[in-house]
Amino acid sequence: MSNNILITGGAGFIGSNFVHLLLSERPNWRLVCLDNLTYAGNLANLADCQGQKQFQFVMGDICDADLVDKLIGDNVDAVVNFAAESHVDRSILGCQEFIRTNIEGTQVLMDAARKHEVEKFVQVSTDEVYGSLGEEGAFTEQTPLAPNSPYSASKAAADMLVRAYYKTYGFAAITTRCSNNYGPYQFPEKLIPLFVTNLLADKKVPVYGDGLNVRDWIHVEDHCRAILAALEKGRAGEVYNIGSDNEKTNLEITHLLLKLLGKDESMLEYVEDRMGHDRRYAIDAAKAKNELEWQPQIDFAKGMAQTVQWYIDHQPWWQEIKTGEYLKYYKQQYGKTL
Ligand code: NAD
Ligand code: TDX
Repeated sequence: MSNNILITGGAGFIGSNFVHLLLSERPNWRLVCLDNLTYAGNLANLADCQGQKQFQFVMGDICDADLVDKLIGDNVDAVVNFAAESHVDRSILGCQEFIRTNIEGTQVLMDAARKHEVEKFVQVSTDEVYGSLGEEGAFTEQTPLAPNSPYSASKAAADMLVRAYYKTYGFAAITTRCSNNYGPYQFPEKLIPLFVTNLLADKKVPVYGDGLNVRDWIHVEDHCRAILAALEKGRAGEVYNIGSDNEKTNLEITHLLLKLLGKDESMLEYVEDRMGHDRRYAIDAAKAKNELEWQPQIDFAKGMAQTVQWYIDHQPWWQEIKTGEYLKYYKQQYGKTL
């Protein structure tokens, strides 16, 4: 199986966890990480990978066709595309970058991958492309796409393009659609790291609306193992849903975090709801479990306790993000500011 892998968006949350997983479990693979270090990309996430001979970091944009062509032309066997604008709230404020990176970037990567006949292309997508569920049921791979935010619309558009490249050219692409991830290195704008870091700084946590929106949580390591399984065992043209059967309301998550951090209810603050806020997500991951021989392994209660402990143990990591100081890693590497 492939052993020269281009990983895009590897300086972000899930991409950096994937790089760590491959370095430990596929030590003979050569990894090239392409990331243009947006606000969400942080070289500190890859600090322990730099200097390892099988790992190379390239600062650059997935929309840069010449660069992408050069990198993929240099012996790459497979591409795993994590690079994206990923935050729903930011997409509501303005979605130009979402359209550019999430759609155009995917097209640029696929054109180069097709030209150089890479063996496999894994598009890391999201359950949000399916829209919102009522009280019952779960998303399957047959659920029609019905995205509700500019973010999820951009991801759904990319998924459609991936499908079209498979149907038109026989391009060997696989799409994974995972539910909400939690774990180390998540940018503290997303629910769990925002709430943990606020509580550690004695700040209130802003719960949108009535707090009864449901998300289906999975540990990032379980997601990364599923992507690896899709890369190694997935069938071209297929979509695989990934999830861990952990539906929780945002209030349940908030109460768990208050408990784990020894804080009381007075730290919870209800704020105005997110526009177009999807009510409920739930994933049916039976296909991935059957075909990819993958199973989530991390128990939710244990995973959450370990994650909270990780943020407690890595205060400089998130404090440098909150102050903007994390940009210094870029300066150290490139001798200039972003
Ligand atoms: P993230 O925002 O933490 O990281 C995104 C990374 O992509 C950053 O390092 C950023 O610098 C890089 N990037 C952005 N634009 C780029 C460009 N034009 N060229 C090169 N690099 C670029 O995101 P994440 O949470 O790690 O999500 C990774 C992928 O997984 C995304 O595609 C997202 O849609 C998907 N996903 C995320 C979740 C979740 O819960 N976080 C769940 C399902 C799917
Ligand atoms: O301050 C907050 N208060 C709050 O109540 C924030 C940031 C979020 N929320 C709510 C909104 C959602 O119902 O918590 C839930 C989770 O919100 P996010 O962490 O922003 O995640 P979500 O919008 O569900 O999207 C995430 O999962 C799917 C990722 O950001 C996406 O990239 C991924 O595709």
